[in-house]
Amino acid sequence: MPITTTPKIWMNGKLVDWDKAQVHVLTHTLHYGTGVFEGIRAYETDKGPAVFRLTEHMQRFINSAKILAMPMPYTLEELVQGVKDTVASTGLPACYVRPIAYYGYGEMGLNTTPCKTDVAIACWPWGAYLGDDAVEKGVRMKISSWTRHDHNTMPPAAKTVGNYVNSSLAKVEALKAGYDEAIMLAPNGLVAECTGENLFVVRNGVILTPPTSAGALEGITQNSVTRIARDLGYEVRVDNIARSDLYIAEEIFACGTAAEVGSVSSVDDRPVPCPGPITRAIASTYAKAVRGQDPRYVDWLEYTK
Ligand code: PPE
Repeated sequence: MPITTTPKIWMNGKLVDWDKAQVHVLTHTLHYGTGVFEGIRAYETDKGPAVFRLTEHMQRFINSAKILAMPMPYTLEELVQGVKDTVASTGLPACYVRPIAYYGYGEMGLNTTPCKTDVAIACWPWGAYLGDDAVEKGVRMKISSWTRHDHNTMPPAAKTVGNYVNSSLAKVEALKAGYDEAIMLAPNGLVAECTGENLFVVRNGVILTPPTSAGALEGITQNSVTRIARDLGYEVRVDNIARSDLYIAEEIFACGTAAEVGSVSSVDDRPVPCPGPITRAIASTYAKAVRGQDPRYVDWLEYTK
């Protein structure tokens, strides 16, 4: 999806002009995937732009770096303020936010211990990742021929740059085969998640979502949706899901920061009822929650000023 430029990008503590936010071709992370990133959204609210669950996102950013043994030169508070300053500098009512920590120019080779961590935060307007009508029309899913990496290969719980080679292989394969998105299975065959979203599956009236141990990212939207679903009176369980559960599910939906909540209309050409009532109810509550229109969830919003 093409990027729309905004005035400034935060680089190592300073807001620099968009066009000047550049790195050298010998940037370490460009060669070895040794970086971590986040995806966050700021939404338009009555009180100005609000960043959704910003502190949780930046805590996961710090945790991803820790898993990679990457030194993080900024505190949680500094990173949170950096995102607020960057969002405010765009003047936009709503945007997508991409913090990234990377090893820059100066060292080559796989030993990262001499490398210095650079941090950047960019924002731009980004539409619904799975399409504007992802709830009503639904997304056609394909089980990927690519396996989600195992915990001792590339830890899926860390949002590392290199991990996304796996997601990208699966996404492109699904699109070229005529589907909208891929579902990744763990090495043991259990359902992990999608290429850039967590997955929820309704079976026998209970909403199930795979655990982190099955190779899913600890999704912040997954966490928000779990709370919303329980508040709506549904039973939600973190549990293992087999491929066959997908084919006979009553409803399936995917969720993530970029994608928000999207219905699944089929898996490997087996139709899934779509949009289901549970998906619709959760998607509509989530859409209100992120915009500060549901008093139960206002604590999730962090204002830029
Ligand atoms: N799993 C993966 C693999 C993933 O990349 C994301 C977010 C999620 C689950 C959902 O996590 P959360 O956003 O905390 O609910 N994917 C981000 C990047 C998307 C991209 O293609 O770039 C996002 O949604 O911002």
